[in-house]
Amino acid sequence: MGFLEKIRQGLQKTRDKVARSVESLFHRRDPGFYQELEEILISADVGPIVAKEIVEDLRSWEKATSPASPALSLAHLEETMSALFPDVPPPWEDPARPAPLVLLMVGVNGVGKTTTTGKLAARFKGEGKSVILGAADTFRAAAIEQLIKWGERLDVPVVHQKPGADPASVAFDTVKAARARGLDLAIIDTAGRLQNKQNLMAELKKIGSVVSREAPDSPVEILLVLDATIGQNALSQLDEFMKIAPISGLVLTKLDGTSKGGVAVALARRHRIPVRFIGVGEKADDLLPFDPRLFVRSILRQE
Ligand SMILES: Nc1nc2c(ncn2[C@@H]2O[C@H](COP(=O)(O)OP(=O)(O)O)[C@@H](O)[C@H]2O)c(=O)[nH]1
Ligand SMILES: [Mg+2]
Repeated sequence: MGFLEKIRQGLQKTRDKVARSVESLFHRRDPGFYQELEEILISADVGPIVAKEIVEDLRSWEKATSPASPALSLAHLEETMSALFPDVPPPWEDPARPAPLVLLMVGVNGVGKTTTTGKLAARFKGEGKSVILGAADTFRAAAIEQLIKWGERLDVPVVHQKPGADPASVAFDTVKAARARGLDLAIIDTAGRLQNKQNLMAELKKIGSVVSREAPDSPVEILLVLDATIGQNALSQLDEFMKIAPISGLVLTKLDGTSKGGVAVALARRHRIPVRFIGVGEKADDLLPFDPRLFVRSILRQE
């Protein structure tokens, strides 16, 4: 299956809700047009504030330019929505970046951190990069086991210690091993107990300082994993995590299981943090690099 096909299939539930209604709305062009457009966007969890912003932009653009066809208006809408995603190239695409690049996976329990860690290992390995994983969610034995299984399946080394071990110590070992072996990437899975914010903050801080001590040249990319099925509630998780750690990228998972895919727009707009990947299933290849244009086009158009 091609990349585009995979995106469309992964976003099918959101597409069902949005694409058909949007296209017919643009061609009907009835008096309630702007109101209806706003409602469609809200129904896909773009959120009321961002939906209004998008529709107001379209309204003033149409007023100023009097577009000759619905296709031009739709293209403008696509443009506006794509532009809401910040354009920051990912560090792993920069060949001059010092190795190892350290990715710290954060997010609450159950959002898909460990799965995404495994999927990322598969993706980078597939690109010919060398990867090591760190099982720094030492809170649950099952989480360590889960990551070890991914490592075995992908033939990627996994650094782990006993359940209950200091997560920063696991992170340290992981980065140390990555440096010693000259690997490209160290991806560290963490626990996400948001109930105890002070502890979590201290834990992530400690991991961060241990990593920068061991690998001073290695930039640490903190990827917040968010579950798309909770829709607008993902915004408050993002807000909370922003207070805890300097989040530099987002991963939106479980888009295959929800029609709330529009939340990606709201999330990116909120703090101008780039969405890096989307999860569209449970398998190793069900993680796609995020492309704002393709994403927006897929949810707005039936094609
Ligand atoms: N359908 C679907 N399920 C996913 C996706 N990502 C993760 N999951 C599932 O979500 C559940 C929790 O994932 P896990 O990685 O253990 O979450 P963690 O607690 O954040 O580490 C597992 O059953 C995963 O298979 C996705 O993109 N789509
Ligand atoms: Mg986990």
